[in-house]
Amino acid sequence: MIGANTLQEFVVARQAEFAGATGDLSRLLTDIGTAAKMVNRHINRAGLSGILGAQQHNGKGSTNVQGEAQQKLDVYADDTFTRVLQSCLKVGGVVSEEQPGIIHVDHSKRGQGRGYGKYVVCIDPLDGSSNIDVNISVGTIFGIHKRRSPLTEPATPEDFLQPAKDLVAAGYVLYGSSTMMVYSTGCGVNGFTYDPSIGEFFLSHPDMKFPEKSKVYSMNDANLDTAVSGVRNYIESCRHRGMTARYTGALVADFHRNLIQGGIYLYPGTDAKPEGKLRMLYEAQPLAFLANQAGGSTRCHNHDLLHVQPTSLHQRTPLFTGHAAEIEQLVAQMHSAVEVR
Ligand code: AFP
Repeated sequence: MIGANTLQEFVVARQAEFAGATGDLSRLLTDIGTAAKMVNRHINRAGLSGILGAQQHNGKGSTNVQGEAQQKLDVYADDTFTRVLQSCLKVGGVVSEEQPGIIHVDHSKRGQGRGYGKYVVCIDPLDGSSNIDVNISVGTIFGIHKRRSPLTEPATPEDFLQPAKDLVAAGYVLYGSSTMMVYSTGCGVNGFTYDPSIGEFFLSHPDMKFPEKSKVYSMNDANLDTAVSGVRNYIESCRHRGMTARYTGALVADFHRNLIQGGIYLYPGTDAKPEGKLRMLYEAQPLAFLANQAGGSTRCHNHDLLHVQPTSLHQRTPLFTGHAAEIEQLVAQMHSAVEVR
């Protein structure tokens, strides 16, 4: 891997390790890196360029498909990522948190080649957007599946509704004290830090793994009293073991800290919201894929999330993800809580 320092060099060098690789996935990953640079530039200037605050539509605050308030930067990030993805010849369809249905990409209509690309992308263009106005980290999360339907036809929901174990690649961008892109194609997890003076992502965190010892638990404490059985006891056990709490309200930032420092992220189902808050296709699945590659594991309800068959594009799911040993302790608490009931 000598000399494979930039994101593009690394992606291409890794591609050579797969017999029969065509370079299509490499092209798609580098295009995602390009869109991330554009969004990063906008986020860094947010306080100066009048793009803080809520998106307005007909004099009212605008909402996305989930009924959640949209920030101006949510809309900018969605436009940027979906535009870049639609111009990538390898993409046949996109599902974004910000848009209700599948965005079909027909390259023949643009005189750019034949029909529809072979990959579909699920994306949360700006995760944690309520952090923007208070200058705290936000992120982008993406998952890439190979299509199952014929490439002569538009992508179908089934192309997107595949288990996380079948992702061909997944990753995130963290816009924090520095900007990082972290991704996996199923051969480990690698992190790249953006150097704005050069305009490139450079390999800074090769072969990322959860540390053996978990220091941190990340959960919205306001949900503790109504969380599914077992979570409360598990959090008690974390406290007794000297773990500490950290929660930013941006899944990417919390997951990234736990991956580097050791920890577990919990967004359980609650009495009011049995399915929790997080979205299966563009939040939970990509992070489950990364966690698995980094020595972690991921649960939703009582299942290994990697194997769960999703049923709808914007479905929500409880999410527990972190070092595999920590997840085992949580599962044990959940099982014993069920027995006591
Ligand atoms: P937004 O993008 O709407 O801010 O949602 C972020 C998020 O989906 C995820 O990144 C956080 O972990 C989670 O919501 C925080 O939700 P709570 O505010 O309910 O803890």
